[in-house]
Amino acid sequence: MSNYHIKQLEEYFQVYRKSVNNPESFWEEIAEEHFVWRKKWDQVLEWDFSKPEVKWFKNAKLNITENCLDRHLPTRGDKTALLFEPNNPKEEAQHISYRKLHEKVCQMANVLKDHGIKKGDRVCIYLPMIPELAFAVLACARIGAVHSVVFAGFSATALSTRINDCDCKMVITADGSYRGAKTLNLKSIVDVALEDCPEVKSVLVAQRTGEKIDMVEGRDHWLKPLLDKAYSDCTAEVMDAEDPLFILYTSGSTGKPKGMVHTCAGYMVYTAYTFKNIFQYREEDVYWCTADIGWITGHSYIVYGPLANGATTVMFEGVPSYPDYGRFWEVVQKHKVNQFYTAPTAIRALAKEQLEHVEKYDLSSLKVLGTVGEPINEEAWHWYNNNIGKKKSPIVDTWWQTETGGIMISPIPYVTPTTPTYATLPFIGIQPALMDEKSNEIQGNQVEGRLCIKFPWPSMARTIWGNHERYRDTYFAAYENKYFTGDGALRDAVGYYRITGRVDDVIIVSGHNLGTAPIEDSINEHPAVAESAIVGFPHDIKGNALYGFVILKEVGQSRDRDNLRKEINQQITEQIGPIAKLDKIQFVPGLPKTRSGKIMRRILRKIAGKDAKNLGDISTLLNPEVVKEIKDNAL
Ligand code: 7RM
Repeated sequence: MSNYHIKQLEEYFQVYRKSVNNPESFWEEIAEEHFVWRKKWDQVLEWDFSKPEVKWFKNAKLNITENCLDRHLPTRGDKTALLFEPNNPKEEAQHISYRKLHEKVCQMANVLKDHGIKKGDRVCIYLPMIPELAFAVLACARIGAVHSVVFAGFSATALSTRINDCDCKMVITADGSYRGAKTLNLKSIVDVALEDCPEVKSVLVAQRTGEKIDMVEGRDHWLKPLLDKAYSDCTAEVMDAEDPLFILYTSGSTGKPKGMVHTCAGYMVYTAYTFKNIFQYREEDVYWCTADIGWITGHSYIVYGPLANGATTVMFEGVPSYPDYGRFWEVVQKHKVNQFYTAPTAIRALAKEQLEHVEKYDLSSLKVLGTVGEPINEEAWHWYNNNIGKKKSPIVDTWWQTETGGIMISPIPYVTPTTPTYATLPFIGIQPALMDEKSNEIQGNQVEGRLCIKFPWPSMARTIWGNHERYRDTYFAAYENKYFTGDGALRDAVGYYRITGRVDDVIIVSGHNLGTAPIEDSINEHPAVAESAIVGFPHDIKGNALYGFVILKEVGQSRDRDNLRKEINQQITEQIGPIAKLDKIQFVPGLPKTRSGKIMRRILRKIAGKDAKNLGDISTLLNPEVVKEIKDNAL
């Protein structure tokens, strides 16, 4: 019996039990029946969380693009694979068939090869949401190069850090990008970044906005003429199951961003299987995930998961507010979207606007609504359910991480009864555990603790690029023999999970993970700043916004405070990106610290969140007197 497509709750429980009681035979069956392999595995799973080492489908050989493209050609050659919806609604959408996509990917792969890119080389992709981004990602996978997509909203400094961390040889970018009414000159950002990246030998430039840019002789090449003359067939590189497929950076609570490494076979199997079930995708459906491919959601659920299922996946270049707040719904109507997947921050932003923006459009095609990226508050959940789903489309609140590669806890629509704000049940094969303060697993229901996963799943990240020790310390050191997620969660009376949020120093702003450390580093580089600490505070639309507590140096004391605030945010914009700008900046004489010198963010969080009545015991602080001062002058 194939367990590939789950349609009933009883079936879910039965398949779940099977996946937990006998994970190897379960995943073997899924892998065998639904994918094409150049060679099958010798062993399904080998693992040891103490090292940590995880291998799925050991010694199997495959190429993920043969699964996403070639195998569909006989049956789905003319079916739309990629449906590109441009920023400007007046520009025509592009329906790129599986045959066309295969051709484009092969051409791009040949261009990469012509520029000396080989299996194992890292290629940085810094592109807006245009079809070339999907071509580039898949072209890398075609030849076994490791893609590192950097979200095109990141600054030059953030880009160069990521290029250098994994020694990228090539950057693929565009002249510029459209974001609503704005255009951004991407190439000039790349030019600045590359001043610090001596190893980058070539830059391929897609043309999008047509604005004037500088081309460096010998290094920079326009992509179009190269693609046009490239051969449209390219034999797929035979990859080992555990060869790296891509690196994707995520912020840590300390230090530089972590380059999470995902490998070929397990990632493919798990993203495809979750996509099929969690979106209940059927052959004629049009699926749309509004994320950017610069994030894991875009990798797994715009590109790989949908294409591995032969789906039609929408790729949207624009923003929800352009030309007006009805854009999402206009696109849903226009392309008769069946599954729609977005972030709570977007839902909250749209819920603030006039309902006419929604009511103008026919949303009757919708069957499944998804959310991801942060906890969805009850109000937003109901707005989404009432106004977008008209109470007929189940909401799948999907909890997962860059590190997990695929969705981990989520309802299966039309199968799992939903409850607002609950991600509900673990997906097939996922074994969550809640841990208490003493590192014991909490049994039973109606409990709350730190969320761990106690058994490997196929799409888990295998390491942090260049730093396996950090991988172990971050995820496998807190609890023996378990993967620690960094999130807190509760399990209710029926066993449903609700994610309560991060328990570390990562703050999620508008669905983007921001580490406090890099932002503080950036603030501290300002000549007038001595030290700083940032925390999140609740924000209606963004979920969390950033509040900075800044200690000025002597030289800063006499300066105009509003100007300083502007300069600090300018500096953050340049070094990290506008998403990391602070909403509030309070200048303070000191920061509450423990005796070992650790900033007590817990206290600052309460002050920033206007919840400072009960700060708990502050007597153990090094400097309890600053707390009152900070509290009295809070913004
Ligand atoms: C997919 C993605 C991961 C962090 C994660 C959580 C938070 C994500 C949900 C959620 C509550 C959800 N990857 N998170 N999904 N919290 N409910 N449905 O977002 O690496 O960028 O972020 O996001 O804290 O640890 S990510």
